[in-house]
Amino acid sequence: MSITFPTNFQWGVATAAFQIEGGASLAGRKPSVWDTFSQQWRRSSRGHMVPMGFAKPPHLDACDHFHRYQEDVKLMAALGVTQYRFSISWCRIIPNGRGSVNVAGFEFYERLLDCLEAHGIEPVVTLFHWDSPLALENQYGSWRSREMADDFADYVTAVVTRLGDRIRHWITLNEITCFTHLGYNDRVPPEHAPGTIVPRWRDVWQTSHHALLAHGLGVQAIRAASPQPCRVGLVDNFGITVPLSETPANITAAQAAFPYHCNNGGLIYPAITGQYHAGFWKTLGAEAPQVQDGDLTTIHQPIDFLGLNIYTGSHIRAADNVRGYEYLDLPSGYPRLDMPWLNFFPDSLYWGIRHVSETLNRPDLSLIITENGCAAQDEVNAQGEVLDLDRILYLKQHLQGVARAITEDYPIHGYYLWSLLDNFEWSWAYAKRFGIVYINYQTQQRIPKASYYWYRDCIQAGKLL
Ligand code: PNW
Repeated sequence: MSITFPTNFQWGVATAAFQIEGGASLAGRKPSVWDTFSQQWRRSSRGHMVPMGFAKPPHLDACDHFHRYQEDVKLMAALGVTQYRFSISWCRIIPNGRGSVNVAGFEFYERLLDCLEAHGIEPVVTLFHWDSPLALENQYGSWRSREMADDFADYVTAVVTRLGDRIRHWITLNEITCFTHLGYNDRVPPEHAPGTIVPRWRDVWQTSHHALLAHGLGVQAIRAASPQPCRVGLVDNFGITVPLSETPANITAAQAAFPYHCNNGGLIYPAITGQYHAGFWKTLGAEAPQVQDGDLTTIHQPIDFLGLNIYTGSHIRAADNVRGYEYLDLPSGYPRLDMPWLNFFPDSLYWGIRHVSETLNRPDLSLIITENGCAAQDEVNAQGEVLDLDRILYLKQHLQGVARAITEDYPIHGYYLWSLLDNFEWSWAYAKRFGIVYINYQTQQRIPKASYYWYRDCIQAGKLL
């Protein structure tokens, strides 16, 4: 199916502060939990977490975007994107997490915003993409405490007050599970920063409940501080239940399973409907977090759009059991990209969009694919090119799902590719490449890959080529 995308469709790219900026100790920034975590742990080549042991901390340089942002904005302008989703680092703005504001931190983002404006690219700003100020982790355990939600709201007020005249699209939090359930749990060694061991799963669910509170208070803070009309959203990675085949029975099964994925019933449902999904809550039992009076009202703020980060999914089919459905294991030879969790599921974008509209029963809610992309084993060839044909295959197939959702009139208004640049891929450090621009980490040279040119041509044509 080759459709022409609507002329006002938002074509974008996405990044996050800690993954690209570098300049970790410049202009008054203080450490985030990831600065220290990534000095303690990293993945081995076999994918296990092992103690770090780098002499120099190269993770702190990332793509040196702090100094090279102009070159990066030029790359975006030549790509033709209309939107750039990036995140602001809390510990650049309020280095101790709470208290005094760091003007030099704001000045970096003002330079970036000037440059984007000069190139006609609209900023879409994520206020939190996992880099909690270390000071707050040390002081009260960051997301383990309700105080974190209040401190987040104060930080949001500071950002929106200073930058709100130039930003019309705000995102509160990126992927709550990743900085709560993967950062606080009972696993040794840990997956994500801060890597704090908590004794019970109930304590883990408490951290994500606090994050939901931060989202609600953050939405209120944006609306109160913004000097102009703006659009506010939440971004999450959903668990996408894809019907094995699109028979009515399998579609019903996929819809029935959708709220029981923890990211959906336990995170998106409260934010969008004002209730933890009742059936899912029951499955939590004694692991359920403590919810105070008024919390769900705070969490359930009207939002203007929902951002979907979708990379993969799971197959579901109808089954003759109590639940009426079953998840299917993937055979070992199933197509995968270069991440252990990155199974090839191009229909996941279409089903993600449809499930939110139908299963969450929010046909009115404007949707954006805020991340979709592919890790590949890119190499620069003798001609100096990076021919990432696997990434082009992935992107094209996934965008077909967006095209299908548009033809079926679902309210999907944009697609932001993850990511513009190869970057610091969390516990994988620099071992995984998601960019459409290759980074040589020795020289910081940027080399647009074949997928960059493919995406540029699609944006220009307004269709998949
Ligand atoms: C996202 N999964 O995380 C993050 O928002 C980015 O910062 C990150 O670089 C990117 O995806 C690639 O990993 C995800 O298990 C983490 O399906 C986990 C999953 C998906 C996305």
